[in-house]
Amino acid sequence: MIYNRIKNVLNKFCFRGEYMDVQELSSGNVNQTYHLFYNDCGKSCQYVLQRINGYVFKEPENVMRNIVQVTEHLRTSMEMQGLCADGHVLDIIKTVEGKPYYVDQYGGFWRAYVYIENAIAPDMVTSLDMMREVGRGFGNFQRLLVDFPAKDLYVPIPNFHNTTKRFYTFVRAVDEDKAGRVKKVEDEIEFFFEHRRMMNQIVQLLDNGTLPLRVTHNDTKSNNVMMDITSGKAVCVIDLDTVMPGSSLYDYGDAVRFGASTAAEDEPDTTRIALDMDKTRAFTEGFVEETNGFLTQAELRRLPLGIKVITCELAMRFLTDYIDGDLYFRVKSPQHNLIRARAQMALLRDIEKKQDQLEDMMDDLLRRKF
Ligand code: GN1
Ligand code: MG
Repeated sequence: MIYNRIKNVLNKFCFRGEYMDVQELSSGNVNQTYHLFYNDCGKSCQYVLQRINGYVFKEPENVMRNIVQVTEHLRTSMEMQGLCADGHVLDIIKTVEGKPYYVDQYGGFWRAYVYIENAIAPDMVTSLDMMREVGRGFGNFQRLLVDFPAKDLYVPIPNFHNTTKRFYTFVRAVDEDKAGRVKKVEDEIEFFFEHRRMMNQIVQLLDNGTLPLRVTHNDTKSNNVMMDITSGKAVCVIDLDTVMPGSSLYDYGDAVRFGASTAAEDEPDTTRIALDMDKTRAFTEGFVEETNGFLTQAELRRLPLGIKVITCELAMRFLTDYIDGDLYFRVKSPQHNLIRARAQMALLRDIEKKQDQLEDMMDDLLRRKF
């Protein structure tokens, strides 16, 4: 029963009212997430409770330190623009001891937020307007953090999007073959050797200073933006675990990879997977509208490279985890990581076919906007 997993934690946080119910939110691949329902003198209060994955996040207290700083900065930036921040930035619920997290007797690490009501976190983007709005949401997020002092941030997962290093980790996993699965995935392994040089490009452009390092979200799936049900507007960017210095190409690329795919991230039928160019364009319009003025020409021109690199990186991360025996991502079956890897590889093949279309789209948009 879900309740048994959380019952000893509930009274550690300053939730208002009386506990009523819990539902598990299962779209995340890393942390365990619960939606809590409370009743405060007839008024419904909802919260999100999460158990942070200690395998993925080695120092969760520092992850929370980042999130406290980033949410304070977001709040201040909004208020300085005369905007109301309530409901537009994650609101951390403190523990009864006044801390932003609780560590249980087994070392399990817990945190809680106010649940954003009347909003959805879309696993699938169902319209072009929604995709444009997702673009605005993440673009606005980067804009609000443009003056955040990056050096103050703890790096929760070093080399998170360093595809060069991720390739070496992948090769090491193949060499170790911990779960005895390498013989089943020879073709997939070959695919990443063929893509090695392409994958390195953003790292090289950051290293040689062509692209600037910015404070980025680094996990820009559409289900990390809450969309208001009534207005359809992006109201709040969530999942701030991986906010750290990175490239705008990562945020742009990951969002398009996820939101503009014609199928789910783990679609087993790869013939159903393609990049939807209309959704790609809609996202780009929203994102560029919000980041217009501070993204450099070097970044804007190379946004499509972000889609390719991030799709390839994630495909390789899924395959690495399959080879390792599913240590990192939560899986629903022993094949899940392999299915995910193949789905992302299929998406990458389609992105590569659409390379010219992506460049034409960017040329066209930049001609109009600048
Ligand atoms: C993980 O758990 P979730 O959905 O927030 C992963 C992302 C991947 C994503 C793929 C810390 O994010 O990097 O892109 O799965 N987060 C981490 O769905 O590794
Ligand atoms: Mg995440």
